[in-house]
Amino acid sequence: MEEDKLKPIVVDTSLSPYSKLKPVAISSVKLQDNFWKPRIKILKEVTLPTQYEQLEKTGHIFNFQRASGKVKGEFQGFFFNDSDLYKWIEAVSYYLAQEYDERLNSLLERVIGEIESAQDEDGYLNTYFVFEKKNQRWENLRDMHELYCAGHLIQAAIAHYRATKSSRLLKVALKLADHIDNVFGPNKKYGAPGHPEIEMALVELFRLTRDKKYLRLSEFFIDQRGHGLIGGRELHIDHKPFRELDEIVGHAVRSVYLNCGAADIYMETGEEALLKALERLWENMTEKKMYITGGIGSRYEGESFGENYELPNEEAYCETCASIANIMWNWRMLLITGDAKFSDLIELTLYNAALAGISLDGKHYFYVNPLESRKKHERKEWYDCACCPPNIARLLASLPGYFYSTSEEGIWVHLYAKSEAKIELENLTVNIIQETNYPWEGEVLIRVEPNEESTFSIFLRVPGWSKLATIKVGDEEKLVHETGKYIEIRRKWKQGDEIRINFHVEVEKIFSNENVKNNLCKVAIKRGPIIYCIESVDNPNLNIFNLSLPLDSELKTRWTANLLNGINIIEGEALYSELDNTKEKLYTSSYELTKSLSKVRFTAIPYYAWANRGKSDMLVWIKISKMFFNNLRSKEKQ
Ligand code: FUB
Ligand code: ZN
Repeated sequence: MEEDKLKPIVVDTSLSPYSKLKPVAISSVKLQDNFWKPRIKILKEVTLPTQYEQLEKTGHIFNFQRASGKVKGEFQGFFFNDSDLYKWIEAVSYYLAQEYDERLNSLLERVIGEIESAQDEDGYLNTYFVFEKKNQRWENLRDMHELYCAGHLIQAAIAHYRATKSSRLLKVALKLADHIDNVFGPNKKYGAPGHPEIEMALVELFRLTRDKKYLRLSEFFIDQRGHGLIGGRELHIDHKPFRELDEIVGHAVRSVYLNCGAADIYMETGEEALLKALERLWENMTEKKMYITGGIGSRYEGESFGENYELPNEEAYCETCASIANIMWNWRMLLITGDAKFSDLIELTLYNAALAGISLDGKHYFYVNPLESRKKHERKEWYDCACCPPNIARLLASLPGYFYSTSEEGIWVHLYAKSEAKIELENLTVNIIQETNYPWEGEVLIRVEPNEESTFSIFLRVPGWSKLATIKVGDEEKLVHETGKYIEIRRKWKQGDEIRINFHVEVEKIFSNENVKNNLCKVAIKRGPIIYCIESVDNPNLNIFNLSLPLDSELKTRWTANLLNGINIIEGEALYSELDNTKEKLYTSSYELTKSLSKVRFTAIPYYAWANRGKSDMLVWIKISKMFFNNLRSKEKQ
């Protein structure tokens, strides 16, 4: 581990032989926009400190003090609580990579001290399995999350080391990883974690240390699945060997974390069977099991994927952690392939399913993210099972690291936001400055500033949602018809060069595959990467479930600076039925229905911003009107 080469990177594929793309460090990209930058500020000022208070209050830190014998009492909370603290450490580390903060750093040092003291001589570390429970260690791999917690510790320690160059926590993680390597493996203990997570952590540990035993151990855990060692259930993705999987099933977070691990192994070994399985799972998920927001996991039961096309709206589970896992998996698929279908999905999930997981004030969280609500859902300050809050914190803290990659040919631009980046290519430093009001508007100006004139490529992601795009460099303008791709611009770049991009941001009406029963005869509204919803608070005199949208309704966008931290709202006209669904009879004639209808104006807001003004009704999928405006006989309402 050469310290001077350390960079804050989440997935360091710099030396991975089977990854097309190489990372750009979190610290190399400075966000200056009005969308993400204020959120990162809130992350530092509100989210990370209040999460620490919650971790204190709910006994997460106490558990470590108890394990080291400093305090007495009962273990607090869920048996996998250690992982929440580890995710918080990872989040703080990524934040420190963006900007040093003394207060956060001293909190980190303090908790790292507690973790160090709780570790056993032999390297074992899990605060649940201490004292009378010591003899149960590694006994129940299916349920008890010891390997899951270890994975989170390893990830936190790597992040901390890369961000701060302090190896304090890394020493603890290495000692635990070595202990696990002593316990598990061929001719040692066989088994797989019921909750995958450690697989990707071990590959990252290999990347950091170059010690192959961690990579082998990760492969070992993947190979163990599907042989009934942990019960053979779909829920744990143990029903088939990984390489034979063809349908995404089971607990959504577990399933997708497992895919992250398999993708990481592929990037190091190039084993085709792993990639083929990952491609099959991705196709199945995106074509049959994913919400329009990028959210995954339809069922409360087992927090799991459902059958193909089983995508209920009000009962959607869509755990915030599952959305984050989806981004993590797609990031790895993108690194492997350079295919924009993966970065398109990262963007979709980021702006919608994942971002809905945290409130605008930065201290309330959704665990489940429904696409429809009847005043039932509200973000909470914390959860007994607190996996989601620190997970969204670590995603947001590492966000600058998702904007760019490099390859032998040049620089890849994945995400757009006003920002400045300093990107190292071989023997060359290139500053990339983005001027844009993305995601609200589609114009992006990119200034390319190499430290010396040089030929290289810039690959621009042209999002699939943009029907058409124009890209202008100097006097040359290119019209891009086939979108959802990277467009390569190869030339000799010099200081002062600019790329002017125009993505086509328009309001779109989106329809669902007919097999999704819950969305039959319904339509959703999307603008650029943002999915919209109708919330009752913006439509005070209406029962939003009685709205129906004629397909010829014109939808207009209006920038509203003083609403929900500044958003584009979408306004339009819909039909409104005065029938009271709770009282009316079961069936209504078209005559009665038409008589009850009037034309009303409605407002839609970005889905990520819903439920920030108290409990409300909300829906993403709106009924399609059975009639068009020009058939309407009744009076206008507003
Ligand atoms: O089991 C640990 C975490 O808690 C999972 O990742 C979440 O889905 C929740 O069950
Ligand atoms: Zn969660």
